[in-house]
Amino acid sequence: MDDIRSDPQLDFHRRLAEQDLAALWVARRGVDLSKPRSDAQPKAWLYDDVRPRLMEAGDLVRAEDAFRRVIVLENPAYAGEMRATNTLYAGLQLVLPGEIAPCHRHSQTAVRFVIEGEGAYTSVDGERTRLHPGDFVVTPAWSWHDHGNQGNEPVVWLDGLDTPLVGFLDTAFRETYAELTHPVLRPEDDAQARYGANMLPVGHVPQRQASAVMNYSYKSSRAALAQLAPTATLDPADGLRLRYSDPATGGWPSPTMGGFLQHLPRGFSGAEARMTDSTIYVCVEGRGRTIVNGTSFEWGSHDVVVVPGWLPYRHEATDDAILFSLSDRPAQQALGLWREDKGR
Ligand code: 1HN
Repeated sequence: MDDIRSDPQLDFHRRLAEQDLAALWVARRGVDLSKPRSDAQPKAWLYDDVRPRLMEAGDLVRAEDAFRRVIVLENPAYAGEMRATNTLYAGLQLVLPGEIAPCHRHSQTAVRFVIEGEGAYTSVDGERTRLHPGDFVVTPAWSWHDHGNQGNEPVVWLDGLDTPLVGFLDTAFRETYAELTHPVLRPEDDAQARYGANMLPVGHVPQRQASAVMNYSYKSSRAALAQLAPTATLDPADGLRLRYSDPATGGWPSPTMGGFLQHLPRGFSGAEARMTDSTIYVCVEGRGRTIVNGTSFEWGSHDVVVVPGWLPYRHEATDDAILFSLSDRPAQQALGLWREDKGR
């Protein structure tokens, strides 16, 4: 047999590498290029397991010192990389009574889904909104934001950010505000009145690529699902699933991340589907399981499940269930890349 070191092709590839060149026919050999294959793993976190760690963090660090006091949900495939999926960051943030999470802004967009506790607010560019469990809140890219807890119980929410995506594009910028909090410039929930009542100021022209509405209250989203549920035609895979929309455009609440709220009736046994967007689910009410690529993840209230893009999933609900979810679908759709396969 020939000595492999004298293989003329091997020598060729070595010389290519020395010139920062590579042969495509070798790099692509044996790779299935017919469909995407995410490195991300399906994964679930039970709130009962994570909450004690979050409360420990509450004893260990002050919000002012921690930048943000967040326990990050890291996909095991990306240990140390602050990624829940290939494109999305997720973490559970704790703000204790009396605390302030200092004001800053960054080019990443954040969305929040409130898990527990009353009495906190978040501020976006000088407008505050009070947070209640189940509220979906958008912090647009490059908007000044701080959070505070003026109540008397711990407040926890899930942060979703597009940090991996923004990092991949080398577009990450951030700035710290000179003061701890942004001055209050408008009455609380001003945006809700202006844009969130199925009306718009006459002549309104969207000022930024983000929702005019800041806080999508659980009260109203939950009421919509409850009203529709008895007569709705269910999607075989996703039950009754609504998306949060920007009332001024009908589009997504942010250019990179979308939010959804869905109802799965008790006994629902969903058809298998797959979608190219990677999705982070949070159970809000009820119980059930999601089977992702053959692995079953049981969930109850506040548990989190990650479904990477293009892996087959199906949902089952053992009780009437409400699931919140966020995904990178807006970014994929803007680029003409999003697909779904519902086997029909
Ligand atoms: C951030 O600004 C917040 O403002 C939370 O609450 C989590 C994770 C990475 C980068 C910025 C916040 C964050 C973050």
